[in-house]
Amino acid sequence: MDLSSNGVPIPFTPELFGPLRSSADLLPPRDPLALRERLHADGYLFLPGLLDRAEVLALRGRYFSLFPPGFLAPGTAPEEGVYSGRTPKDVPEYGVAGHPAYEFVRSAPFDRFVGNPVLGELAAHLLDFKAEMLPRRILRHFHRGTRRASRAHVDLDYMDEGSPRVVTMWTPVGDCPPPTGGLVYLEGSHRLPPEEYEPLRDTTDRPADRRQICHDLELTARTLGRRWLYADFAAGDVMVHLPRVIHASLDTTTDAMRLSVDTRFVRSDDTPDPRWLKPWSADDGA
Ligand SMILES: O=C(O)CCC(=O)C(=O)O
Repeated sequence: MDLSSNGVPIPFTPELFGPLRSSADLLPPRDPLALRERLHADGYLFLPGLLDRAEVLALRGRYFSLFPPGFLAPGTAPEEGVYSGRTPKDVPEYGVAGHPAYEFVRSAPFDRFVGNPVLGELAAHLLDFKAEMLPRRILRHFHRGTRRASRAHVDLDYMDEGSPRVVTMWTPVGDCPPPTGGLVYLEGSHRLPPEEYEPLRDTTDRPADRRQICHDLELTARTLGRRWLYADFAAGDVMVHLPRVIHASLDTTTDAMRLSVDTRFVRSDDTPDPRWLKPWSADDGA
């Protein structure tokens, strides 16, 4: 498997990669304490098949059907989300007003999808309190050829003006094995003191932004002596993670595009970071 992140290759070896632990044994959530313990032990919960696959694929189809002709490969259905290799000129810059992703995160079908009570109830179990979803919910869409992905980071560096008691849910909207741009988690990294990864921030392809840790995933793994944990995500799976776990994503190199949603929950009695209280737009700077 040829993998890279932001154009920097990373060899798919047992030294650098390992499997995410599935928490399917804890579903449906009957024992909130066991779920919380697993989340805090691993820094994440991998919940295969938590959502209805057909519903997830229907959302995928709705989103990709918003693009003009020529964007999807001829003879394919929007639900498949297969890139033609060409983005029509009239598609605005990703995620800003006028782009389908901008409209989509403000639409009723998207609201219904992220408002699924299964997710809200899970968040309440994990926070051990009534949970509220933050209104800034991000739709991430990558296609092959861009060599763009999420750099290694912790969520807390993007939400440090509010309560750190946050849980993030990452939902692939379609099948998402590593070459489609899967998310990867640095093993046990929620326990690392930030000083340990601070020096990595000097190796970056975005020197003006100190929030991300590093764009070079091999260097990150070797420096911190940990593997990247991955899975062959399928539509219906959900990842949950803590705000201090280091994670990143891989470049999309398949014809099938990478589409995902991330949502964040806080306890209803906590004060959230104010930058997360309005709908997401790719140019909102948050
Ligand atoms: O989808 C991605 O590439 C990044 C997602 C992420 O960082 C998150 O959900 O916290």
